[in-house]
Amino acid sequence: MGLVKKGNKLWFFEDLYRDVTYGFEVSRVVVPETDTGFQKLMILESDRFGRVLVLDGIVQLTEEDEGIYHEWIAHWPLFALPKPAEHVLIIGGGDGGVAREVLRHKYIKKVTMAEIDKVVVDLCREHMPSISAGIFDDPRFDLIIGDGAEVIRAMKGKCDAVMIDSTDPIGPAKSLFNTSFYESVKDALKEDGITIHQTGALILQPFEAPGSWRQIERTFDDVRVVQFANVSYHGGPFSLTAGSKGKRVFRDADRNAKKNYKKAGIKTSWYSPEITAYPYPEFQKRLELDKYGEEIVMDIELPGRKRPTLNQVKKWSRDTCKAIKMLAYGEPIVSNPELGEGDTLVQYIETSAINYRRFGDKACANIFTCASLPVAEATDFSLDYFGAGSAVCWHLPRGSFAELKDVRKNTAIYKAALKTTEAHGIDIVSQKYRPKLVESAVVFAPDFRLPMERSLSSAFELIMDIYDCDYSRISNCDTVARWASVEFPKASGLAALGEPDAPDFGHAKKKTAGPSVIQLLERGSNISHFSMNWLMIVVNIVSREAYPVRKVIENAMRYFRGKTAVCWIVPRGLKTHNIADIADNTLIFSVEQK
Ligand code: AG3
Repeated sequence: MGLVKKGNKLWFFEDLYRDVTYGFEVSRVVVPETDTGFQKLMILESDRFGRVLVLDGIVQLTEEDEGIYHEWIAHWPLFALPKPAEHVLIIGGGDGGVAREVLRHKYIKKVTMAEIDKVVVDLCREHMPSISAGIFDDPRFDLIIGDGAEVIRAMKGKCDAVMIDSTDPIGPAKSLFNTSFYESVKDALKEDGITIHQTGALILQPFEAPGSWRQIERTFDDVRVVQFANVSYHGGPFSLTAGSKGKRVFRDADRNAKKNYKKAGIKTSWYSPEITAYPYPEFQKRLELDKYGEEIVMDIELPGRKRPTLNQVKKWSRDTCKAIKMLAYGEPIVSNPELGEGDTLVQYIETSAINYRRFGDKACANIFTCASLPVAEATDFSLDYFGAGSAVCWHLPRGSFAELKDVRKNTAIYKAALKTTEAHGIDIVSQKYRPKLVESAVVFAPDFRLPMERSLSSAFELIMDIYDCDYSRISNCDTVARWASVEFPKASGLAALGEPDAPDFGHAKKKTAGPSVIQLLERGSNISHFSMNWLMIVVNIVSREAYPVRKVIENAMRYFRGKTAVCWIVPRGLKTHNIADIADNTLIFSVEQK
């Protein structure tokens, strides 16, 4: 909306969200909207807020309350450091507010500010001089007009703190919100250094802080969320996400802050070490415990010569939803109404999908939720439903953003059986095994044999969690459908059956926002879910036919521009009962993009 006439008054309404906004009365347009070559800049004046800097329709600061943001982003990391900072790098921050606060620390020898947009610096200096408050005359201050993502590469190991005072991850700041940028920030830090980044309004921009949190968590040694609220950033709680190089930094941050603050004698209006103890602990805890999804994969031993019919399997899928307390989305999708040997049935559920196929006397089911999963209930229900004595189970954490060895540790392979004593409940009747950890080179070697090529099973499943994917590719139903129906069949040599089904029902939910896609295959199925929030995709491909696994993994990573993948190879439609042997043939490995 921007500037709007209301009667004989001029108002400004922020243009950040499609569906909510805030506004204020404007007493004077100080700098009318100017195209800087990077963004549109405007400086307004209001009786309530003083002068206001607006970039691309979004309020960046007001003279009245800028102190809140600038004090928190500058002092929180500086006081938390174990020893006084000497060199600070600011990325963005062209108005000078962050540099002003940093330069109040008397041990600081040098502040480098990399701002891409010279017009922001010049116009703020001219029209809002109180923000930069003379920093340009400070001999310790050094301004570089250039792209922060590039400037930072020349600063390896030089900085005690890197403060990223950017606009939102739309427009020119987009490149400051991805893992490769965070990697170069870590490289620029000295040991025990801290970075901090503005990561948006927690409620109104629900993907931003968690998204940066995930990336910083993976790149740095520790991560914290710092929260404050001001008036100009609409929507209540606002976040800064911080990363440390060194494991102890944040653990000691609270103690350091109190000590350093007292010693420094800097008077602050908004920052206080008394409220840094646990910055936003509940939000942090939620992120730590949160995982994207969880899956139980079962090869269920069907009794006698039982061959569940289509209707029976449909009912299984409906009732499974009830057992795991998930709503079904749409009707089940089947590859063949006969539902014969190896044919697939898939039922979307509100966060992902469950699916079924049968090989001989094994009913092979996958129950996957992008939420927590009541595993015992799911297993209990399926065994009971099919009247099965036992099942071989693979319990997998999905999208956990963890190290490969931790993902392996959290993957369990075991045999489950219905309790014989009571009507309900299951027992784990074998030892719990873990998948075999291998190098991707083992799986990619020309002499590698898939489980069914070694007569261990009728089919196999390739499961992939691919991280750090490209937002534009994974957020679009057409591009994911194209991958499943064109790219994947080309890479695998497997024949697609019918059209891909790529709904975006997950978009309604914050955590699972993103499309899903089912591509049935002549001899299997490819089911995947795409997370706009976590920039991650989860893929399950069941196939009776061998294909070049390397080509498929590399093709998917290339197409979605993923950086790392955790993959499992699981034998399906088991022909052996030896659980140790099954575990030994369930492989886990990671793949890095070259
Ligand atoms: N930079 C952060 C502005 C964030 C506005 N975004 C929002 N309200 N979601 C401000 C620059 C001040 N130096």
